[in-house]
Amino acid sequence: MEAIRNIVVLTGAGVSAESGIDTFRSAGGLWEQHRVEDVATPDAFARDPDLVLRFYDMRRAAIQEKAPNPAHEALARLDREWPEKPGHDLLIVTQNVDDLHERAGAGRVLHMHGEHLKAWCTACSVRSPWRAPLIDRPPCPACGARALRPDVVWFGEMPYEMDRIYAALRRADLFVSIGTSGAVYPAAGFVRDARALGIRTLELNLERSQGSAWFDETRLGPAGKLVPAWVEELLAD
Ligand code: BV8
Repeated sequence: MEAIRNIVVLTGAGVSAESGIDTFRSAGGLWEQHRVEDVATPDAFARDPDLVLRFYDMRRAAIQEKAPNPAHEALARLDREWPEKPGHDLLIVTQNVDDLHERAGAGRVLHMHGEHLKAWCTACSVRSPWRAPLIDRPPCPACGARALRPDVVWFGEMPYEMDRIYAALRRADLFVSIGTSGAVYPAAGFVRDARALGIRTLELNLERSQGSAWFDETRLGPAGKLVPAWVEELLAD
């Protein structure tokens, strides 16, 4: 098996589940409590901004009381140790909008669906770090307009930094998907892009996902156990 040098990791809500952050499609998940069309589309925001702002205010507050779990910590260890090897690189592409990868210490993190802890001004387009509620329409730190929205990619909106993601995939020797149902595109298509590029693919998930058939290997179990074991195995090689 040829040497692994460049790794792209994709994470989804399952990597934050053991930190107590709701997933979307598991039992009791966010999409059972709210209809996507009501809270996670531009139309929903235009139609009922208060409902959408309250939905994100609640989640933004919730993540600030949560802590990274062993899966985040193992990926942060990989982020520290793997690129130290000559010619090795790592990119953690996350679909998650929480900051638990960063709080665990990971640096190479790309939030393709945006971040809870940022507000995006629809007047001046500046994105500002943000931890407070938006329901009271606070002024934009850059321009003062009361026009802030969550800096989160809604359905029908273009995910962030797609070019950077595809460039990383083209250089990769290994693509690892952790804690995602493979339900949402374009993220759900990365495994197929990887296969087309001849890249080895590994899935770590609690249960089989919609993409499992596309992976060379699927390991089933909680991320808090599977990820530290996989990182240990990789770094021991
Ligand atoms: C776009 C931010 C194009 C908001 C999110 C028909 C066919 C194909 C595609 C489409 C279609 N109709 C529409 C589309 C496009 C659409 C899409 O894919 N829809 C799907 C539903 C069919 N996609 C989009 O709209 C995307 N944009 O395509 O733009 C475009 C082109 C040109 C110009 C403009 C635009 C944008 C998608 C982003 C939407 N925003 N989130 C927010 O967070 O509120 S998506 C949301 O779901 C999350 O961000 C996450 O990214 C995504 C997937 O969820 P998962 O992370 O996988 O979570 P889930 O709960 O589903 O699964 C958790 C998994 O973890 C499970 O498998 C579970 O078993 C596992 N698990 C649980 N516990 C553990 C665990 N694993 C390990 N350990 C555990 N302990």
